[in-house]
Amino acid sequence: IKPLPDLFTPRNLPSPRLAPLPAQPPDPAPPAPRSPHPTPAGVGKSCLLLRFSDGSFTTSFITTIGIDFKIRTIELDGKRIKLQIWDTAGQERFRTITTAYYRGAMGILLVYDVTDESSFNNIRNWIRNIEQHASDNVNKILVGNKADMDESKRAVPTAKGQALADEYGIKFFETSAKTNLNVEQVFFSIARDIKQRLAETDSKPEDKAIKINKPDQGSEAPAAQRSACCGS
Ligand SMILES: Nc1nc2c(ncn2[C@@H]2O[C@H](COP(=O)(O)OP(=O)(O)O)[C@@H](O)[C@H]2O)c(=O)[nH]1
Ligand SMILES: [Mg+2]
Repeated sequence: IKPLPDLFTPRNLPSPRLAPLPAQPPDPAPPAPRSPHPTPAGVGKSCLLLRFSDGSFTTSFITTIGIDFKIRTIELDGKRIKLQIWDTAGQERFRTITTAYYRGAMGILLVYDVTDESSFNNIRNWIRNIEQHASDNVNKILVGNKADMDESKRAVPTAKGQALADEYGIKFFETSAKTNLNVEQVFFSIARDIKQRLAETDSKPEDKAIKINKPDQGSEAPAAQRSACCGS
């Protein structure tokens, strides 16, 4: 068994990155036992990711900082796009998602469980977290998972999920990792949104101006100053 090569530290990973964000309770902080559920089941992030990345070439590592990721290459408008999708590997349960996890994320899936109201209520907390740590224009999609479950178990009506997504101006899907409902749609949708955003940024006049000025800086400009979006 060899140690993981340095290549696979998050800093050096190729773009684009998609980071599915969980809706596991970021609370409670120790003295505030608000939830009646002692240990709520996961909302299904890892199952969604496994479903999406299964059957194609997949790499998965749990890094020393607790981030798991998978890679799937998809084709969008005739272009091959490599999606690198990060999972939280359980960190979210302790509200200790490292800032490295947000840094450089191009898209975030906010996942709750339609049978678990507390996971839905936590979405607002996670959005606040994203606002604090992720880049401003990161693409987000709201995902209500476990839509296959019996209606008698459902705690969050579809309309409520849609209303929250509308409030934040983001897309909304109900999914099932179990039956494969809307799984491809969610990942393709966010990939398309990101691709479109990057294309728009690329064609903005201000950016062109910056590019025109670039040669003056010579080739000594360190690679780190280049856009993380457009490199490689
Ligand atoms: N019925 C149903 N169960 C699911 C679905 N997705 C995940 N689960 C179950 O929910 C539990 C937690 O899933 P997991 O992917 O580990 O959640 P995570 O903690 O968010 O990564 C597991 O027992 C899964 O089998 C789904 O779409 N439908
Ligand atoms: Mg998981």
